[in-house]
Amino acid sequence: MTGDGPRVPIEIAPEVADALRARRAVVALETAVLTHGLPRTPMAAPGGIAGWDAALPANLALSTLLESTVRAAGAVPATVAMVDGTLRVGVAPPALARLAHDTAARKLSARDLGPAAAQRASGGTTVAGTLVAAALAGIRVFATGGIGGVHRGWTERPDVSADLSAMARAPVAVVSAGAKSILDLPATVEALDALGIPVVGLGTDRFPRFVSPGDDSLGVSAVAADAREAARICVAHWRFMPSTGVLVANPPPEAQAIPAAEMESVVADAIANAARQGIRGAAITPFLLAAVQRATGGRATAANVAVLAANARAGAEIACALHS
Ligand code: PSU
Ligand code: MN
Repeated sequence: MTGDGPRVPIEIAPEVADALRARRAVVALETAVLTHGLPRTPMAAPGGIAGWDAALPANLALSTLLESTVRAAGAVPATVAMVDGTLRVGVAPPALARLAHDTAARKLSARDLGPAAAQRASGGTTVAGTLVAAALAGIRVFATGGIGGVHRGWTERPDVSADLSAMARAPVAVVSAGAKSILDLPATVEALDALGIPVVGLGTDRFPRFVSPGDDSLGVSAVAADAREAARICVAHWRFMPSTGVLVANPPPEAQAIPAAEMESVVADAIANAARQGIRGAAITPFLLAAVQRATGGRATAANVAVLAANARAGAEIACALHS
């Protein structure tokens, strides 16, 4: 059973492998947002964002947009997903399209990779799942929308996303608009501190709240003026803590950002609904995000897409700076 064979069922796409060998900039991208985030039906460009293919299922249009955003900024995208039991770092377009349509696709956190591989299953990787792949492949930068963290009500039920522990174990810069607004953000910021993960504000000293800007109530542990400085901070961090990640906190683009007070009331309703319906565990994040999307009439979707694209661009800039 433990035979020789390949030790880890991971497959790095030729373009990504070439770039890593040549020490060119690579940015990892997640796919939980593809399998468990945006709808599988086509939609008009959210917020009128450029480069959106309105003929594709919205979830596939998003992954395609993020890959081209990374390329346009001079880096190679490495979209991560599990396809029929193989963890792919760089997913070919036909496989990505199949995953986008697959209603049985699993949501794969770090601990779900082994079972999915053994069972030859397919799924989208969360931040935690994507970090496992990035670390195995030697990718130093990963762009996402907002990381998972400490859920509200954690004193009753300690639901803490494995995104946090995965960041504590992977030497990867995670570019994110802070953490998801559905979370207990002060508790999430404290957990990042406890785990030894620096929070580097990109042009800000406030911790962004995903689709909402930060305010004076929550800060970062370091401020970087631009991508070059963020890259220098990462390199210095990895000299002291070579196996720990960095959270690069990039505020949401102003034009699409949703005021925090408005998000608060929408999130409170969504959490009350989730509690009534007994939603918990891995299902809670997709449930809350979908409820917020509906309640804001698509404005949260436009903001989410804008955040993802901005982070893909910033991630590519940081990856380029790491290699210059
Ligand atoms: N974006 C979505 N839906 C999701 C996620 C992102 O639209 O479900 C994923 C992210 O990949 C993040 C994860 O890492 O949710 C956090 O979920 P949990 O709290 O179960 O760890
Ligand atoms: Mn959880």
